[in-house]
Amino acid sequence: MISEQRIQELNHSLQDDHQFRFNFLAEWLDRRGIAVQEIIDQVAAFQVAIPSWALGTGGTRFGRFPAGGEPRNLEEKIEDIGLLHRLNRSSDSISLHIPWDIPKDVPALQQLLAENSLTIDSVNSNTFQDQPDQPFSYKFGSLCHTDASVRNLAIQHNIDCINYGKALDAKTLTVWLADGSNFPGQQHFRRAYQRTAESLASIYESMPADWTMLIEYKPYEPHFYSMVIPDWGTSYSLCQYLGQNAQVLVDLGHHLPNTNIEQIVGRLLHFGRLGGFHFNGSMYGDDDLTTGSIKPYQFFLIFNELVDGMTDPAVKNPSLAWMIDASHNTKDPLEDLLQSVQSILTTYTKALLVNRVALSQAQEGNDVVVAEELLKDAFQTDVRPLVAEAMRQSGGALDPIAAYRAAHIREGLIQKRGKLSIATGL
Ligand code: LRH
Ligand code: MN
Repeated sequence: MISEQRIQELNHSLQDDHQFRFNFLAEWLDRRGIAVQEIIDQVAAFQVAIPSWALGTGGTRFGRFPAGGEPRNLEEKIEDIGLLHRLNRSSDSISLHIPWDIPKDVPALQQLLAENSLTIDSVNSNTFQDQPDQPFSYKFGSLCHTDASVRNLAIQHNIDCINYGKALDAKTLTVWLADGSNFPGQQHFRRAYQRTAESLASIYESMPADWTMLIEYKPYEPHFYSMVIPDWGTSYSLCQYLGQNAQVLVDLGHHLPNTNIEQIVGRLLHFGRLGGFHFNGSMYGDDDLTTGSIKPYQFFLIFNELVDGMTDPAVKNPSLAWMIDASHNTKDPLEDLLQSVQSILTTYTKALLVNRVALSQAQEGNDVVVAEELLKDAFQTDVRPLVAEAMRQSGGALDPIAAYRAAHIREGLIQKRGKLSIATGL
């Protein structure tokens, strides 16, 4: 794959330009009283979980164009994520999806995870597909189903996911339900909600006390008239119904056009029920594109709300789960994930640069222009040298994507795994 030494060699060839750009930025920030090394330490500590279901080429109903060299099992997926983490030192955990990634040889997996400095951050259940030997179908729903046998099957699946997670020291169950309807009259909205709430309560009761349940909402797809959990309010109400260890998961692609996502983030922080994110980019729907690739300013405004809440002692919100959820139809999956992590860290860094004292003064004084200019100033600051320095100080690559290309990683994977190897996932 790529050695530490190779990464240092590649860094050496980039060092002069990096030092020039970094010194300029650091001096500029220092003149403004910003503690540069503190920012670098915060960026270096920011770790993003990589989805086990997004290491192959994704597709749509219209087609799928495999990249070659895709991981054929969980072990090879751990190797690929280990490579990403070696390059950017910012991807130290994996989100698992069950049954796509059922852990078989747990001791061997724990060994492989340790060798790659990785952990499992969460397990995702899947009651949106029927498995070959399944006694009942999820066609008309899972936790909301009118038939208790189907609900119990889905409840048991989630409990199985918790047990797989416990074996690998995970502490989070992510529940996204495809449950919904395609036509008016098809589903009784209130009964479907109540059955879902009671089913989730059965799962919640079997969760260890130190576990978290993340409830992910989505306005449409695969159903196109209604979803049982379509929006943050429904997810929030279910979290209140279940208990303190249930929080709302915000997938950036799960919002109708022109939704003010940053306000939703601010609201959930205020309620102390923001559990985490599925980061991705989208133009229209759940496009699962590269994070920050389509609406970088909105992504910045989301991180501005996050940093504002995370630095306000009045906000009592649990630590957040930072996860990517993407699908790669035309990019090399590993390059796409490297780009997403770069975009997440760059946007987080810009949000750390916002002068929050001056912003509060402008907001309290209703100085609209100064308030906006303070945000735009941070957003328009090129912080890439600072992110690169954080990765360098953590033993990673100054430019992970250039290093990935220079080391011909994809070619090596195709040689080892073949052009037609297909990864489980979306
Ligand atoms: C649903 C979703 C959910 C996952 C799936 C892979 O659209 O965002 O988080 O289970 O994608
Ligand atoms: Mn998601």
